[in-house]
Amino acid sequence: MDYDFRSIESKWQAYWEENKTFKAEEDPAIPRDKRRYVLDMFPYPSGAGLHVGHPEGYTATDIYCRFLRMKGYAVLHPMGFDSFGLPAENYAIKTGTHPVVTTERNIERFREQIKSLGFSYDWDREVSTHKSDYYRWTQWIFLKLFEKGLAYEAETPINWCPSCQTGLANEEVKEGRCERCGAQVERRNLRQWILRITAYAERLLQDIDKVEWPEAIKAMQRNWIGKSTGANVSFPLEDGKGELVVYTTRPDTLFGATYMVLAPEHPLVAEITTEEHRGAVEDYIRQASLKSDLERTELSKDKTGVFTGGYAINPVNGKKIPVWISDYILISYGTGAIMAVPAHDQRDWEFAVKFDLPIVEVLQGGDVSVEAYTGDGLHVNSDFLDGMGKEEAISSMISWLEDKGRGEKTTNYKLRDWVFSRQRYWGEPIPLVHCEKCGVVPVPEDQLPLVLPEVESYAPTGTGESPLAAIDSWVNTTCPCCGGPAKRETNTMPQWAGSCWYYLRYLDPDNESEFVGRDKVDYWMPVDLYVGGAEHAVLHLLYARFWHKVLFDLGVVNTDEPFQRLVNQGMITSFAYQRKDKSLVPTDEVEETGPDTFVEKDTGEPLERVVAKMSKSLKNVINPDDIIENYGADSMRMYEMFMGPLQMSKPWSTQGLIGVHRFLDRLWRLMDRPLVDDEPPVELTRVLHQTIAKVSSDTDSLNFNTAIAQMMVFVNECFKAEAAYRSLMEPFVLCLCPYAPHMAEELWERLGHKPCASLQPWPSYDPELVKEPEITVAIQVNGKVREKIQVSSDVSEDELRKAAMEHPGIVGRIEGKSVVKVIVVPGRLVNVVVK
Ligand code: ANZ
Ligand code: ZN
Repeated sequence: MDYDFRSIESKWQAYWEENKTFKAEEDPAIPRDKRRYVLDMFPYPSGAGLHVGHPEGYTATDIYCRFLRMKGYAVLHPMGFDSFGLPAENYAIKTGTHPVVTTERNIERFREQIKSLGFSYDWDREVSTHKSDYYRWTQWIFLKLFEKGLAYEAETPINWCPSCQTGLANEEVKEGRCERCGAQVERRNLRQWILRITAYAERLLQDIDKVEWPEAIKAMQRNWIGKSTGANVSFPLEDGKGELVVYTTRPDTLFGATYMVLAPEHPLVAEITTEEHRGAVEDYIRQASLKSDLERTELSKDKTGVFTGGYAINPVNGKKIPVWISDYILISYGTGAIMAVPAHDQRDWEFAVKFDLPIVEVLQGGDVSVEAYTGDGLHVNSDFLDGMGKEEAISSMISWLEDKGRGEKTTNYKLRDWVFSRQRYWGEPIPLVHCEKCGVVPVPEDQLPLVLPEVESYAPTGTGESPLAAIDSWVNTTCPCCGGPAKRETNTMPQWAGSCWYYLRYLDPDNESEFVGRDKVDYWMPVDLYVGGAEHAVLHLLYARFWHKVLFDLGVVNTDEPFQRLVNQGMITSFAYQRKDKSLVPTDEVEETGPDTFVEKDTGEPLERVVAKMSKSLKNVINPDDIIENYGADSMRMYEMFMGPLQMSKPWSTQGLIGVHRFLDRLWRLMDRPLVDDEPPVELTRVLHQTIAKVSSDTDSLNFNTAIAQMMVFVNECFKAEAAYRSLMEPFVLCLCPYAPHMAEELWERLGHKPCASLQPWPSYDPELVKEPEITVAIQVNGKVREKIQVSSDVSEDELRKAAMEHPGIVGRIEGKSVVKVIVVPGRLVNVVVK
């Protein structure tokens, strides 16, 4: 019988679906430590369908969940769709199709594709963030944020993508460009809804220590939050114009402050600037306003600035120092003003050199005529700090400042509040109403969901208002507070809103009275394992932590962190072929002329094989549908897990996939042999027990590739025997079940069992059989057997030599003689030759 994976796979997928084999239920009899919540990052249902990267993480969690269930755990493993977002809306603009139509069509396709891989999701819990019975609760959480003062309206300069025609959060700007479309981001003053994530900065930072996440992601979050400690120092302005407060991490360098710099937007600029300098200052401000923060800080190597004509007094030594403005000072950080210490800060040093400002060394160790010295050393030219090191001087100076009422210890964070409104259509409407009499009024909870209305045109207006603003009948409403005429908020929420809490809705997807029942939360939360790509390090993963903490403070969830353990799957890359000049050749124009040698078909030019991202233009995109159709879901699943460690990036190789497919085919043919109930040879029994042991521990630690390698060893060993032994194949099929569940179910049935293998207990092994058997090795001295020792049959030559030389009987015999050589015949004997 051939391995007919198509009919086998559809048969078992139908069986699991009909029988709801993987339904998760809250059984109070199952103790807390026997429950697991295993979560995948749900996909955005793009028009392109599933990518080979999706099944990588999904297969990993599926194997793990199936393993846990067989080990007797209650497992929650849901799937859904992150279905609000720009691509559907852009497609609607192009074609006039309502985004709900394309989105739901894409969801259908994604669901089918995901199901065709045989994942053990509890599909009764599926959620889609664009459905009103879901976003009703996203809106509800927004209202809670609003009530707690964590959502506020402000007109601030924000990142504006001219191509997407919407505002963006800082997290959505990558190297000055829109994360989504790559357009250069501009600054724009817009009325916005903003979430006060900064109120949680310290907890978001501290609690990173509580979770088991990859260090790289933890570091990225810490850096993004960017906690810095130092002091605010107040400098009196000349002529009694008040005072200028700066933030510095180095108050110890105060004696070296030779000038000050304000951000061009600083509110005191107009007042400090003298008439003589006003023209130049205003010109400079105008130019700076056109630049993005990135251009102002990282990119600009050449420092620019102008003198305001004003002076301040350095509070430690009474010296008069000039006040400048420059765009390398950001208004949004610290106090928007600095004291410049050119001897010990490189940016200040460059500025001072360019504008010929004094450089005063206050800390020894470098040569400040060449560059700023930022290391530690002993203070000089610093009065009461002289002779102190950096840390001591910092605290002395802070005490001095606090004593004199000239400053105080201060903490700053790089994290900015989250610009939360989007001027786009395909998102959750923000449930607020603007009333002339009452101001901003929340839509009452019992009126949620506030449904996204139909519009004629999805195109952004470009005026900074969403397309919703054009629907008068929707915009005009009555104030829930006074009943008078009012207008609805027309901005929508960003893509990230729905994914901030979806893992909670899975717990209780049909609840109509609460966003999630507390009993469900208590049963399952927190998420024990979360698997997905690393690209969400500071977006989704930071936003979700923030919302979760707010919900925790509201008392509606039981933990202050949502995701206890996080694993990032590596990227599945592809091979690409490169000419000498490093340009890449589309895969269909490449010919393989020998092992690992490639030429360009047309020209015969030799090509080098390199690893690259899959891309349409290189024609190296692998479509999961084709793979499943031609080799089966089990082959696809096993191959993606066999490619290498889950966390590593690895190139796709269809040859490798075929290898895995052959392995499954071989197993199938093994099971075609006469099935016997005889006692199998002891060596095979050992291999079985070693396999169960290895697959158990490797699956538990997510080392799927090495588990599969061991299963291959098992099948190869069994293939050498004439028959298939029932006592070997039954437990092995159960070991295989999490990995290649369709084949395992089919084989289980062929072994004479009723379905289904997926619900069988995980096979156990005998530790005695896992150990290699002991053998007897003779130890000779000059060819005469003197001792015998028992060692494991897989003992290495070195270990054997050592064991022989340390044997007391041998030590006694060779004492005082010199060892000429030691001959080791592995598994048999050791001969010590002495003189
Ligand atoms: C004097 C000084 C001397 C500084 C020295 C550094 C070294 P972090 O660590 O990132 O928090 N700074 C303060 N506000 C700024 C702003 N709005 N725009 C640009 N730069 C600003 O950096 C804090 C340091 O960055 C502060 O300490 C200040 O320069 C500068 F040897 O003050 B420092
Ligand atoms: Zn009102």
